[in-house]
Amino acid sequence: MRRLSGIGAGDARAARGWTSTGPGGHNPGTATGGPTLTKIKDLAAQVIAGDRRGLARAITLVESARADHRAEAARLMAALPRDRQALRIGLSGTPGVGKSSFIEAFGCSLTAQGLRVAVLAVDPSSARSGGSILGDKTRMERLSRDPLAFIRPSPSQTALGGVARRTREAVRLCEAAGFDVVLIETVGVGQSETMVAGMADLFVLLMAPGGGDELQGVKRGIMEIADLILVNKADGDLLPAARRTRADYAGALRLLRRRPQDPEGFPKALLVSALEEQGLDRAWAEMQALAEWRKAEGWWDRNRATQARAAFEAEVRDGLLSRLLADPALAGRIESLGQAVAEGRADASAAAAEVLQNGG
Ligand SMILES: Nc1nc2c(ncn2[C@@H]2O[C@H](COP(=O)(O)OP(=O)(O)OP(=O)(O)O)[C@@H](O)[C@H]2O)c(=O)[nH]1
Ligand SMILES: [Mg+2]
Repeated sequence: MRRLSGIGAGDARAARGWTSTGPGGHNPGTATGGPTLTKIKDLAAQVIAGDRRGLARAITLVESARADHRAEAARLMAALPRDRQALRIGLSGTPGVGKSSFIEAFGCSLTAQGLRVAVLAVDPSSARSGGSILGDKTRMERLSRDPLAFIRPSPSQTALGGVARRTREAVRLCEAAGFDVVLIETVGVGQSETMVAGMADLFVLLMAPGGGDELQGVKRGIMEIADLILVNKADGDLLPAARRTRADYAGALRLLRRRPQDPEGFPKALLVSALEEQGLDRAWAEMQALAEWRKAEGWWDRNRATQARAAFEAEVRDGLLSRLLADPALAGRIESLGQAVAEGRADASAAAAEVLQNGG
């Protein structure tokens, strides 16, 4: 029943190997003699066939910032079928809340049902310590060895815009490779949550049990994009605190404005324990129920359409800006105008109009 040839942990290692080659990245085409149109077609065919090495190489290609790689990546993306859809689940939570442990337990519970699960990590802050990466190797050990799973660690990165594009493309690649579920993990700091929510069908927020006043610390904006709040570590001594925390979040969610993308009862707050593998089936059932409802109501397709359009517009905007900045004289002018605007010596709109007149 599986189409993916299993490589498991070796694959993740290969992926790390590729991404550790530095900012320019490694040219996935050079190993066998120069990138050509046929090579990209072959790579697309490998991805579509569910070949894990092909998928890892394709993701490496889309992660590269080099202009020639970008051109190849665009051809690759254009060659992918558009009829395969995975359930894209965004997952966020503060450091130490148990994201890796949850993904391991939840991912394994899905693969146990025969589902293919891809895990992509997004870390625009570059705040990820060597420790967490080591932690992931042990915390996702079972899943990384699972032939039905594919885990891609986050590359080291700089700008959020570039991260968004790469992640979006990696998600599409996993989808084209036939994965049923794509989990997009991000650490709960900065704008990355909004970015991930903007490319997911569902957004899950992982929380830790707290003493009661931690609700204040949760940014309202994050609550507003969550479809499911999972209070993790609902086990042992932490269980009573987890129950209280869940009730607090459930209360807070009820106070939020009703969203058109929700059936009755959503967003929900549930208890889980990644450690004891509790509450995972319930969480999955709720995710499926929500996804089904959204499909039936037409919201799923509308959301994907909106997301695709926003991605297109962001690409055009980013592309225009990098085209302008590629001209050193204009880049210098943009910098000095930016300075003038910051210091109140020039008006923002007028300065932008000047740049666009000269560069456009
Ligand atoms: N009791 C209990 N501990 C847990 C549970 N899930 C995770 N932990 C522990 O919480 C700590 C952090 O877990 P991780 O899975 O590494 O958390 P994370 O969110 O991935 O952390 P970062 O990658 O650093 O952002 C570890 O010591 C885990 O063993 C749980 O369900 N119950
Ligand atoms: Mg982690």
